[in-house]
Amino acid sequence: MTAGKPAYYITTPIYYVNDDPHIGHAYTTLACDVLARFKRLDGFNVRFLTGTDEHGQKVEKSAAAAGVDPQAFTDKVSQNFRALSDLLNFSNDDFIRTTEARHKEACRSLWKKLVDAGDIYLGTYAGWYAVRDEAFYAESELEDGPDGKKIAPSGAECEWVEEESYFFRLEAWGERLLAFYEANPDFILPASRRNEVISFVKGGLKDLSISRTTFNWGIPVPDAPGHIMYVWLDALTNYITAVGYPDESSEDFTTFWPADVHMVGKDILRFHAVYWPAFLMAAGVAPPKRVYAHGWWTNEGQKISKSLGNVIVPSEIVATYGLDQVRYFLLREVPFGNDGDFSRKAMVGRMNYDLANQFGNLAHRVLSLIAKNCEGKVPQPQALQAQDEALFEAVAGLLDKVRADFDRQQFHNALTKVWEVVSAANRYIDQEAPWKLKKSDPERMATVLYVLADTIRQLAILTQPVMPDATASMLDQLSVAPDARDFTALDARLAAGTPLPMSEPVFAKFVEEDV
Ligand code: ME8
Repeated sequence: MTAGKPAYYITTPIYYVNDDPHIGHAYTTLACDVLARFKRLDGFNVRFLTGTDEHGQKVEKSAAAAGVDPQAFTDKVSQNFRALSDLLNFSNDDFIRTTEARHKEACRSLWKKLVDAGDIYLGTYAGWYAVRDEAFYAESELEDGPDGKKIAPSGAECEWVEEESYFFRLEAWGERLLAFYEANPDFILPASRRNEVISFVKGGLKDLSISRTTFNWGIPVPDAPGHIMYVWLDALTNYITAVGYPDESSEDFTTFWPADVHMVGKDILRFHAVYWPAFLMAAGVAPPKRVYAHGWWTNEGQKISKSLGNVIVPSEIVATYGLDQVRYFLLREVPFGNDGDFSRKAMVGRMNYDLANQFGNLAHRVLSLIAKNCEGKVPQPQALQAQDEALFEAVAGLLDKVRADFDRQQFHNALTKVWEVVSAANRYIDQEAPWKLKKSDPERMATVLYVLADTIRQLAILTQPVMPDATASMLDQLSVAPDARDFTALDARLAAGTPLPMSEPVFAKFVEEDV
């Protein structure tokens, strides 16, 4: 089925297993899921990867705190992230764990390539390290915290580290990175983030410590006893492991690499947009095509943190509001790339107005009228009038617009445009008032209901990536065959006379007493 299809490879960050999955993880993977589903419907051979980042000091410490050895610890907690895919209906094709043999082999190979290229040397690291971020910081970046502690810009506490370490010659890659950004203006999106990265690189890069000797939980550096690979070098490599690296001539690798999009939160952009392309170029591997950095969620205006006790748990919001409602809200409410706030009021507003009132109610009204007045069959349309053609044209124009938005990860814009047509369809039904035509002009009634039913079919096809369950139900209610739901089917039309099942509302309304 994949022969001749263009390839599309999209990845999420791999998540640290020490944390329980929360809305932030759900958000990043959701954005990838929606894009993966869109591309599949649009005829691409998609590879969608997610997984867990299981090595390093932070995970080692969490395992020790739990009183279990790190392998047993990660075996257990990485399941929480697999479970997130089931809960949120994510369609990832693969789930990678950095403790897998395929990954260790890829990391060792990449390391050796960097050594052969002359980009790694042995030295001593003396400086600050934040275990929470698994990141090195320059003294100038830090602030003084209580008790003489040094605090990173992320808020993480730093410790002084002094040990023998291998270094990657990052400094030497500054100019080449700048040339790469220049030649690939869409490599980092959104544009504001791109500017930040460029000024960071222009400020001068320092060689990067890429091995540690003071803990064990990680991938040993080849031929260097006592050295463990820096967890970020290990973690970033997951993106190529999953497509067959080090076998660069494998079918997977030649098909899917370079990746089309690495989706990340703004907190980890530097690793993806500076270190990662430098490692890859040094190893003679093409950098990914794009790194998209999205914003962060707050909860009712407050920063989300365990200590504040305001973590948003995906299973709880799904239980409260419904899965597709949550999926829609997260991508519609906030311009993708900006920070966003999860508020109950906004969530209920979107769910009740956009989904239940506007889209759900439209479908239910039309299908109920057809059930009642057209013998429960797709009505037979007569000649179309200008307003019928106008609605069909509006919906037919959506795919190109929505595709352009998806290609730049502007999910909110795509949804806004779809909802303009949902609104147009609502205006049309109110103006044409098909319920009044039953006696006066049944043929016109049939035409109006036909135009609406087919418009709903197209709207449902287009919104499948965001709301797979609700739209599947809508398309079932329109008797659309499962193989007639991809974007090539948009131009087809419902066949008059097709029997339709009983209509049921697909979007429940949230009523306050429900809680
Ligand atoms: O950084 N709002 O893993 P991590 C939005 N293992 N997104 C959020 C968020 C919030 N409040 N909180 C977290 C790591 N995220 C590394 C990645 S990749 C080679 C290695 C999301 O478990 C966001 O995508 O700390 C962020 O980048 C990611 O979770 C960090 O996950």
